[in-house]
Amino acid sequence: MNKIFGLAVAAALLTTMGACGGGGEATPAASGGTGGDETLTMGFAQVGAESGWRTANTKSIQESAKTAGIGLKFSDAQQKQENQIKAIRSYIQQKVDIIAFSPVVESGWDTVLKEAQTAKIPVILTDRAVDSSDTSLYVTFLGSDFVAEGKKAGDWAVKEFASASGVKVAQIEGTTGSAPAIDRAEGFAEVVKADPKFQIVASQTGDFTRAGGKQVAEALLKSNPDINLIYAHNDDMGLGAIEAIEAAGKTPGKDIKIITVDAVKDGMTALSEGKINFIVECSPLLGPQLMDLAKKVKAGETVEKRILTEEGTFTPEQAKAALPDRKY
Ligand code: GZL
Repeated sequence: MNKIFGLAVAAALLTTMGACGGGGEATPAASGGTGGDETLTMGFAQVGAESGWRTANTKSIQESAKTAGIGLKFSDAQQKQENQIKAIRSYIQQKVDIIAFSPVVESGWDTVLKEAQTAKIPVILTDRAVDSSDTSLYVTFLGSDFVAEGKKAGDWAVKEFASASGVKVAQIEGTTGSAPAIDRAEGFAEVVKADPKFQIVASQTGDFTRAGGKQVAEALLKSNPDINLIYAHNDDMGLGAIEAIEAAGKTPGKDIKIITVDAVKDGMTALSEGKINFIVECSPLLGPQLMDLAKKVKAGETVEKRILTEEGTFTPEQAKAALPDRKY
């Protein structure tokens, strides 16, 4: 009797495995979904948790997956490309339905993206782009136009310093090799280099972190005590620069003007207090659009190759008005 029962149990287990497609593929429920009724499973390889923007972006993705009934496997690469590649490979092995990720840097993705293509798993790029010439390696890019963000920062600087004779600018760059750092610098330079009064006297990476921004600003202030403007590629580095400026006995927003990008709550608070002078918005709330896209791609629908998010800019007055309703 035991033998027959044992065989029946083994058969049931194999069937279950067979139903999950074998290869240890977890059911959506096992991937942290809402309970096995998900229509598809997404593997998401996140950059890390380096900034307020990233925290808000992660929250948007995780909450949107739950709302959309999509099973989500999520990994945090601690800003290391090799960790993102490992995560993507594990999603391929688990045979997820779709892979989405925000490439920490632009280059070095072709090999792993070709592996996903061979495994017939579609890939969506969110937030940051890759520089691969083979655009068949991903279905679409959803995120911001970082060059436009840089230009908005440059346009504000040209207006703000219209009556100045010379403007010394220090740039605190994002992660070296990342699309936002490359493109925000390009857009800003395109505008200010057209006006000879602007001189970018220093440009260094703060890796998108508050500590990095503070460290770079401390060094910049020692080597260039007479800078007029700091352009930081995100709020967190701008907030670090504020700490360094105050420690140097100067008034941020007055002695040294500051432009940042993102418009997260801490940045908007400093803006409303006049410590930052202008913020270019970069929305992290990509989750809902990403989940809609995943369902469309899974259903075989055609989607745009590049989907840009709507974003604005903020002055101190606008920040005061917007802060009460800010979602991040
Ligand atoms: C931009 C995003 C950047 C943010 C930073 O889309 O990749 O990374 O501007 C974040 O705050 O660290």
